[in-house]
Amino acid sequence: MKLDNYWMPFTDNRRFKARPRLVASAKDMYYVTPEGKQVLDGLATLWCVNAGHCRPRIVEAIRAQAGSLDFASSFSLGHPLPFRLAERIAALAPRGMGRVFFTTSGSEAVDTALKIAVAHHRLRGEGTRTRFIGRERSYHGVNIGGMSVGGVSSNRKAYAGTLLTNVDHMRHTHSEGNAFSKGQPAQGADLAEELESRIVPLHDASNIAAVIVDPVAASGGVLVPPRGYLERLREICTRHGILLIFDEVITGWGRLGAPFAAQRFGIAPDLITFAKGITSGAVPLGGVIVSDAVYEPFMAAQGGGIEFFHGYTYSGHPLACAAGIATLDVYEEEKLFENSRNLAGYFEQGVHSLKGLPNVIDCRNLGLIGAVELAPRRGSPGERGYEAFEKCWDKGVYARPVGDALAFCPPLIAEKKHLDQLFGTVADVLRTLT
Ligand code: PXG
Repeated sequence: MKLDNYWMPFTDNRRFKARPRLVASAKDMYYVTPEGKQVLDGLATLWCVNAGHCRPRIVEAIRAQAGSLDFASSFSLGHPLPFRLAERIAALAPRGMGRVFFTTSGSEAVDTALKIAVAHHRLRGEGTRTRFIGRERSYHGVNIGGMSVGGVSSNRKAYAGTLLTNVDHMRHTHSEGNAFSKGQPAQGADLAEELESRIVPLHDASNIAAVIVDPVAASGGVLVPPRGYLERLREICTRHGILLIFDEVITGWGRLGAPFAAQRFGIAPDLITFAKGITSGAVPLGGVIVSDAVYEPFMAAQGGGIEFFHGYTYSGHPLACAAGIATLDVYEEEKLFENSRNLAGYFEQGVHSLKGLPNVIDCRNLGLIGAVELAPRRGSPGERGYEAFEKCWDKGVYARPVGDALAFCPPLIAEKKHLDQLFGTVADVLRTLT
């Protein structure tokens, strides 16, 4: 097989093609390589395979749907599946968040949420609210809006001239003083005050549409919000009429033991973006859950006509919706959100069992998301993390390098024995890594 033609996303193509790592199939918690080796999926692949791989119910739903209605548009035409899925999602969403707009990916969900926020304010006669507030080290996908509000510098550097200019960033919540915190760190809630003390006065609230954060910044390095921080953000946004968007592309669908992080933290955002786990990764699907209050001005607009000039050809795609409904069935029948909640303590022990091993400078966790951070090698940041990833793979465990951290995010069907394998292997690798 020639490897030249496929330009791989977010990959060191030259390094990969010199030493490819391929998978041939997958089942439940494991990949199988072309050589027949089993590899434990310690990251739900890309933080998405929450129900595990190739679950029969999901596979069958996709198969049946492809044979009966392969595609139908949602543009002034309809088919039952997105309505049914939206109803199911609304039932899981925080109270008062009953409207669902579908996209194909998390990046599209983020850009959609930003547009909903601006359009909402305009419909209410507050058309000056056009600015967005993001946060350093938060990841909101790769489209222009999401990249602009995002705070991962490597993803922004090459596109500096194309970034939106109506965006400010709050500081990230990571601090060395919080190293080895179990769950939410104690220090740092005051970082939210920056919104109140610096950013709002700088621009005036009447010009700010929305604040967007990922409740746990996952691909930015697994940064767990300090206790009280998200609550403060909510209070400040409410006081100034600014919409709060939770980007739950990773934290949604049981990852933190509740359907959404919003419920886990007991905070009501105005919009929630989702993707990934809604189909357990089996078919691309994303979307935005919108509060009834944000939705209402769209339906109250005078004059009739299209209320929101936005949508994707594949918004509400039948295969994606069929996969989504089946995935929610699996979550419900197998009580996977509960399993996530019940397993979180054991997972925490596993993450923190890595403390004290060579080069380990931090262990972090919340729900079934965790990371071990390694000291960077002098002059080559990221290299030690990448090598740890490669060595884990060779030993049959997949965990993802994020700089010099290794991130963990197992499917919610995980059992203790899988976590033992995950953290046992990582520990073995860290003991031998220079
Ligand atoms: N928001 C968040 C919080 C995400 O994690 C997106 C938006 C964008 O979703 P799509 O479906 O457009 O990729 C994500 C995606 C990594 C990694 O390195 C993480 C993501 C994507 C690619 C790589 O961990 N998360």
